[in-house]
Parts: sequence; structure tokens; C-alpha cells
Amino acid sequence: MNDIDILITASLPKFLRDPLEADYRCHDYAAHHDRDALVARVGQSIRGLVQGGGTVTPTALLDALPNLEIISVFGVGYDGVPTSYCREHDILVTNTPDVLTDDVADVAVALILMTGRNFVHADRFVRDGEWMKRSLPLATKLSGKSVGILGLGRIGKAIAKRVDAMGMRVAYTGRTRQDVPYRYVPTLEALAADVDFLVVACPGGPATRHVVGEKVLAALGSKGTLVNIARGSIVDEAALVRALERGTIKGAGLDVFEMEPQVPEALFEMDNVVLLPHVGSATHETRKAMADLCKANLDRWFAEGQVLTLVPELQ
Ligand code: 8YV
Repeated sequence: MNDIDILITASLPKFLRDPLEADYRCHDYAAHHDRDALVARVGQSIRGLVQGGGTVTPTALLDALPNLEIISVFGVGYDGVPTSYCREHDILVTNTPDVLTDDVADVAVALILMTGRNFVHADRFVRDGEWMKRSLPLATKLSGKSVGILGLGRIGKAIAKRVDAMGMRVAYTGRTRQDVPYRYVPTLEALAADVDFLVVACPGGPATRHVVGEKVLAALGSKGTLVNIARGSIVDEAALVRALERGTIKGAGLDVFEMEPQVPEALFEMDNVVLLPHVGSATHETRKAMADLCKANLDRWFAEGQVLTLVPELQ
């Protein structure tokens, strides 16, 4: 064990917590009964902070850690990290991109399949003995249908590749047109108006908060299904519930929510909605790879003064 103090602000899996505890003096802020007292006692000595993708780190906490050098996020999303503050205070921010791309893209495809082909309902139909009595209503053919991707980054591209292989047509919108074989649509509203599935795959944070709101949902219309595997904050959830209640959109497949783990109860009763508990990266293999990368960023920083995956805002 070295003499470096680390603050842990999220509940971490054992395969990350144990190696961190073996190498660093760890202080478990997330589980501590008196967080203020903990920070008052160890704040001055903290040099690293480990948090989850969904953890919000207030600047008030960072103010109490004057010697903090690095925040290592266990997740690709770092919308809970105040990056401008970190830039001003020379705090590095790292995340775990790439290693989870395939898993998250798989979940987007699963949500397209589950909403389009009604597989959740079909499974319940068999278990409930309904098959003996009647046949299941027909579902929607997916090949030939169109998928619009909001945010063609690493995960967006992995989704595009998968749905393209299924014979679906791909269009996308984002800050810039890219050199890809998919159709670019300059605005989100126009994309929504044009596609059968609108898949949200862009980063969360202030810049994208509620960009999928009333207008975009109206454009998506009764032909369209919303899929969100990114961040709950990107979708105006109240507007989404209203659109589903009024039948102004066809359905929704959601892995993320605005107030996780709280999910609007109105969605529980809806047959055209599939709800997952933020499982995008939730496989043994991927979470282990994320844990290794999260720790490797700290190790590299403290041993060599370098990191593996600095977030773009700090580059
Ligand atoms: C994880 C995620 O649930 O990577 C992200 O940004 O949202 C998920 O993969 C989370 O980060 C685990 O802390």
C-alpha cells in the first residue's frame, strides 16, 4: 500500500474496491454515516477521487479537497463532474470509454427488438398460459424500418453497425456531419420526423438537457418509438409520459431515467413501453474491464504523471 489518500464517492463493485484498497488509503465517502466529518478530517490529504458514471460531484465537495489531482470516473459518462471547475483547478478527469461500447449498443438493439417485436409481452403471454387460448397480436417488422441516432460517437456508431446488419436504414444527427455511410440530418426535430426509432446516444450534461422534449416527441409522432440508452436528463420525462399517455408516439424503450432509480409509475402500466434498470454496461466482462481502466488511470497518474483516458474537455 502507498500513502496516497483516495476518496470514494460511489458504491463500487468488489473487483474495483478490493484492488483500490490494496494499493491506496481509501476513504469511503459514499457509505460514511457522517460525510462532512469525514471530509473535515481527511479532505486536505485527498489526492484522488473515484466516482460512478451517474455520481454527481458538487463543487462544494471539491472546494474541501484542495490537494485533489485526479477524478477517475468508473463509467464513460462524466456529466456529474463539474469539468470547468476541474480545468480551472488543475484536476484531471478520466473515464472508461471503449470497453463498454459493445454492451451499451447491444442494449439499444435489444430495446428496438423488444419494443418493435413485443418480446416482453410475448414472454408474459406464454408464462400466463394465454398461448393455449389465443394467438398473440402481430408485431412490427424491423428490417426496412429506419433508425435515427442522436449522437454518432463510439456507442452511436456501434448501434448503427448493428441495426445496419439487421437491414434497418440509419440516419443520424449531431454537432457535425461525419464521414460515414449514414444519412446526416442537421436537426433533431427533422430526424425525429423522419424515422421509426429515435435512439438517444449522446452525452448527458447541461448542453443536452431535455433536448428530446415536446417538439421532438411531436415530430416523432405515432409512427415512432423512442429508445434511450444514454442519460435520463436528455429526455424531458414528463413530456415523454404525456406523449405516451396521449398515444402521440408509438412506444418507448428506456434503460435510463431522470431520477434513477425512480421511474415514473405511469409507465408501469403501458404495454408499449420497455423499462430496464440502467443495464447498459452491466456484464461481468465489461464491468471488470471498466474497473481495471478506472484503477489504471489512477495508477498511471501517481506512478508516471500520465493518464490513459483524459476526457475531451480537459485535453
Ligand atoms: C454505469 C454508465 O452504470 O458508463 C456509464 O456512464 O452509465 C454505466 O456504464 C455506471 O457508470 C457505473 O458507475
